[in-house]
Amino acid sequence: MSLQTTPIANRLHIALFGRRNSGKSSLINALTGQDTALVSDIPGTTTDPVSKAMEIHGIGPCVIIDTPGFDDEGTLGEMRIERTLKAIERTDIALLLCEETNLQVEAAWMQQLKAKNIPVILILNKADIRKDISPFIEQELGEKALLVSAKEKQGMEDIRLAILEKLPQDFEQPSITGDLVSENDLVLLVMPQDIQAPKGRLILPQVQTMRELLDKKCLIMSCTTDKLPQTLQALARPPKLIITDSQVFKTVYEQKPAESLLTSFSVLMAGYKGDIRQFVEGASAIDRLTEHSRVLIAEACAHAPMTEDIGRVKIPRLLRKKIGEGLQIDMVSGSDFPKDLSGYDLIIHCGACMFNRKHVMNRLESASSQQIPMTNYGITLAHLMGILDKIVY
Ligand SMILES: Nc1nc2c(ncn2[C@@H]2O[C@H](COP(=O)(O)OP(=O)(O)OP(=O)(O)O)[C@@H](O)[C@H]2O)c(=O)[nH]1
Ligand SMILES: [Mg+2]
Repeated sequence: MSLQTTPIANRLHIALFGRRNSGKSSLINALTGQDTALVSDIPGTTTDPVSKAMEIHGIGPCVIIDTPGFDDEGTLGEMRIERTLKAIERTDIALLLCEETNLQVEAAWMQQLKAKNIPVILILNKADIRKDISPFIEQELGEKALLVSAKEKQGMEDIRLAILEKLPQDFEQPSITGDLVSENDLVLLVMPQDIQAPKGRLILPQVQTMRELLDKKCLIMSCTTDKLPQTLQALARPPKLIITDSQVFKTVYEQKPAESLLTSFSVLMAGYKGDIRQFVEGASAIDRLTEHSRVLIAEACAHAPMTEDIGRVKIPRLLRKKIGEGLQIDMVSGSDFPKDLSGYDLIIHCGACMFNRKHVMNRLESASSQQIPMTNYGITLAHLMGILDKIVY
């Protein structure tokens, strides 16, 4: 990822759904003006969701997701449909392509998308040759489709306007620091020295927080944990807010001036990416765990996560120390998140810096609808250290 671009997780996610051969890949190419996706007249050309980052005039940074056709067949076909279903979890707006007179599959998908509160834009691609099915769409799906042609690059502006019109109200990302601080407030960032970031870099939540504080015209000071006393001494007044890493909460809490509020990057990100109240509430389930309980730890990064030792080592160790060695802990990563959560007594999610808000909110919704408490790494660590009630969010 280039530092020049908006992180993927903060972009509006627009996904294309439709049968095989309906022209999804052609449309993504027409929309991006690039040959991003492979196009052919063989059904089932796209076998994996493909994301392409782009700017759309008036909308801003987006990600467009091409998906395998939802009418795929056979065992492999089912696996591909499964992938397409997973893409729904991160979709903010759906473009649903229709190209048949029989629209039962489309109707089922439309219903499924709407049930997840995803705005759906119906598209009759191939309008250059299949204008005739327009009345069937309106009749069977109850809405008019936009007539477009990826082949002739017609109707792209109509799609842009339709997206603008359906832009989710809550897409304006909530602020990371909310109303904790405002202009001229002094904010101290305390970074642990063993921070697991690539050499010469900071981790994304730190960069995003700093950027927001600068935009807010706050005064920012930062130091490593060992330099906290010297830093506080150097300041003419105590910081309004101290933001640190969950791993060193306790050390920082013990040294901080009484009037300084304390929070962590992961706690702030928990509110930015999900529902902080549900996470805090979920953490209380830790106290109800027994040796017979089952905990699911879910990590967003599928490969070599930076937080590896927090999710795979540190949290399991702390939990087993508190509850007992018998505690069963399962681990999933990437897009593997069980639909059926009923076997679990608690779900602990990572900070999800690689996921968009919609994705995290969908998982929270899935957990709450099955009445399974869900919390995240930062809140879990704060709870286990007994300082959850001493931090602000
Ligand atoms: N006439 C016409 N043909 C189109 C249009 N868009 C796509 N096609 C053709 O439809 C066929 C399928 O296009 P793709 O873009 O590969 O379709 P897809 O939905 O991605 O298909 P899968 O990846 O198999 O699910 C190709 O032969 C395209 O050239 C269009 O607007 N008009
Ligand atoms: Mg395709």
